[in-house]
Amino acid sequence: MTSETPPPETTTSLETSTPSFVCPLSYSMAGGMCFRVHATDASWPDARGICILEGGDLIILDTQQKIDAIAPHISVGLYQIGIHHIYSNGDFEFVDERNQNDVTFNAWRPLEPNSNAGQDSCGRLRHFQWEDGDCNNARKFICEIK
Ligand SMILES: [Ca+2]
Repeated sequence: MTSETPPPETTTSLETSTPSFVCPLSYSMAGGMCFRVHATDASWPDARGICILEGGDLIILDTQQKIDAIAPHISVGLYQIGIHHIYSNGDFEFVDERNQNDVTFNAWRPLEPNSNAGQDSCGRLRHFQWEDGDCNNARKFICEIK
């Protein structure tokens, strides 16, 4: 007897099910993300600290779908987001420590990241695209809670 009966197929309905979670207070949902746009300016490290205190982190916008989902909720101005190269002077990484080069998608603006003679190590969104900027510059910022 060599034939085996395959185990019964299990089906999941994850893709079609409605998310069963709600976002924490002060957070809104878009594209499956719980996000909060802070309209008060803060440096990149301070902004990240605030997001962490709220139980999240700076938002990771690593797909065009996420950028498209957040775009209606922000302006074309500057927002601190969760990408940086504070700890390594070469590659950028997301705040979940994934190397940006390991992600096929990127949204760098033309001529970015330009490092600006080493001044630019912190990521931000400008006109719905990424750029690197001075970490000390205070900007609005977007937090995400997962
Ligand atoms: Ca730059």
